[in-house]
Amino acid sequence: MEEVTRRMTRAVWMLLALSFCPFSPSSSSRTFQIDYDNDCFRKDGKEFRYISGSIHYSRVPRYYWKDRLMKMHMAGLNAIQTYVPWNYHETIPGKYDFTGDRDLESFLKLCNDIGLLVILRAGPFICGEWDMGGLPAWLLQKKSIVLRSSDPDYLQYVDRWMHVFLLKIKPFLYQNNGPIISVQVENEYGSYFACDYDYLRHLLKLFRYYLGDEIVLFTTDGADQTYLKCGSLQGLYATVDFGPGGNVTKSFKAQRYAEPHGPMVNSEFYTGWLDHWGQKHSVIKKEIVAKSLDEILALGANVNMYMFEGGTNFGYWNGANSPYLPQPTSYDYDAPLSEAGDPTEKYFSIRKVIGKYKKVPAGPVLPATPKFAYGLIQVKKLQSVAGLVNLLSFSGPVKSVYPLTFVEMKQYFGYMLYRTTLPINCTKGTPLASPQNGVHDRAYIMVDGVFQGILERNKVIPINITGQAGSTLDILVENMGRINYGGGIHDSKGLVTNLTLASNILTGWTIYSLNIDEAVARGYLTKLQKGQRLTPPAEVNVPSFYLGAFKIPNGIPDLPQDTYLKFPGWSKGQVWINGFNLGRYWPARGPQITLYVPAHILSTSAVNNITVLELENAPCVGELNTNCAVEFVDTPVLNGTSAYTSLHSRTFNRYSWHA
Ligand code: NDJ
Repeated sequence: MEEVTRRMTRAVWMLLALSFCPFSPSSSSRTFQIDYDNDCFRKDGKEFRYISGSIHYSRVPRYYWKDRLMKMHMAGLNAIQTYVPWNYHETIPGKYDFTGDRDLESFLKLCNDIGLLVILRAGPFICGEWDMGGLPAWLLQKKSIVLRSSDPDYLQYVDRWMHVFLLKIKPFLYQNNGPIISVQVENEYGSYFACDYDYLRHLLKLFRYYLGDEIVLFTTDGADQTYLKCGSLQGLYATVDFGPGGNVTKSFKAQRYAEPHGPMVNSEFYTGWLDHWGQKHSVIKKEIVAKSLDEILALGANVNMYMFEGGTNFGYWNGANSPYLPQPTSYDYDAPLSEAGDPTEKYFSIRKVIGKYKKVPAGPVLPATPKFAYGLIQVKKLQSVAGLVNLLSFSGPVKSVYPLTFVEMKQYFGYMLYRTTLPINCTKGTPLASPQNGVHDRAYIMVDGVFQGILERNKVIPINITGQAGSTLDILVENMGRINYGGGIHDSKGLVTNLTLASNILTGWTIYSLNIDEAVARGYLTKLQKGQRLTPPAEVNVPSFYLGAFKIPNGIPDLPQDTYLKFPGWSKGQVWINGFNLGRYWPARGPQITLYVPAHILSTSAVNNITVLELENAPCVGELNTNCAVEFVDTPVLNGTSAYTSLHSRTFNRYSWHA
């Protein structure tokens, strides 16, 4: 009897386990196919059209995935599109990270639970205003590598990555009961110089090998024959991308050059556009977006709105365009859902247009997430980067006659310190230069701890420095993000060519790889501050750390809430809260003024630590540390320049933890 019960229990458990496993292979009544006779997709045999929106899971904290996806569902979308950035998952060669915010499987499962299909853009290259277009920077260890081509040096790493990644997503394909209806191979390959069909053929074979014959594989290119020529390949369904305001019929005609039959697909219909530091914030009027969307849908075409929710380039993940122009931390994109995931007027216009063509889910749309202005938080200078170099450089320095690049030092992001001595007396200002434009991307220069100036990529303007022969020359070099589009993606960082002082080539470098993120996350800087074992802080205006702390107020319901961080009087730098790297700030250049701070990184039970790395000019004045504050506000500013009012008239947050 006992045995029978045991067996029955086991059978019930097995049944339950099976029913809870949504992505077990099925004999499949579930199909997703291209119908070339009727120019449409067919899902489970029935004519199907997707109305999709882009959201990059790597740009939205996992904590908010559900909120954003629900809002996308409520807009009437039946699918989402996301990129998979290779460099986000294989940060170290051969080591893969699919945990936390990188948990792609959980993201896919969530989409499935909400009832959203997934169009997966698998790369290996993605573009997307993401560092190096998603390719890992360590690929550049082989100097001669030809990225995005059939160069075996490149393909061996593509193959290794695809083996791990494609096997991971296979259970999530539509025919395996998952949400993925189609998978994109490469991205806008027709815009790249290589035009290497063997490369595309190799990828096609690889994807088919791991994913099988049923899944729809596709490419995306600009809506013009010239792009489709090198971007499309027999066996990969060619789709196009184009923005609002143009001639929709003409754009789809371009797709017909590569695909005489099959569904019309715009894989990137631009709801907004990207930003660059130093340029105006991009805005596209909702009326223009709504009108073109209406035209696309009226034609019976499939569409993906890029972006539907832009999100944030946290940490160092932003890319750059060429001639070198890095993108800011915010990837708001003027999309229908704001950077913080709030429905905008554009969202409601789009929902209305979609409503003309299909039933959109009834009921109120989820509201904007509440924001809280925690106020001014005083910070205090800890020490200069150069003064903390031994704490920040875990592996110790490397000596080299000529400067080494980031990749040669096996550091891929952030900041590195180059140190040497002046070979000559520079009593009068002596020109320090990078004659071959090798400062990638911005160098902050000090002699014996005294700030001398900045050298910047593409501005081959020397700076005059003063000091004695034998004085210490410190150069902190910032990697501001790798080029993600076009021929320049092979983008080395650091001092990539020699520097000259007058007519002398500088040699004899001591180079420090800096683990700032680890040091901040492990609390090294806060501990140092508490221990007070510091040499006096160096001069104010050299790259330095500033620390602050604050408590979330008691007695106000529903805190912590999202907020935005503003830098009144600060110039340019990087900021962490509780060890989470929020990204770069650069109000002196704009257009982004505030950084988005998601609530989940804040603590109500403990003091919250802020670490600011200011690279140029802090506003802090004198012994009293006047004006030395950052400010949490409840409204984003993405379209400003450095327009600050004086802090004197403002009161400090009473929860500020005076450091
Ligand atoms: O596929 C590309 C996508 O990933 C197409 N785009 C997008 C712009 O958001 C994004 O990068 C282009 N980017 S064409 C290049 C812009 C050059 C200024």
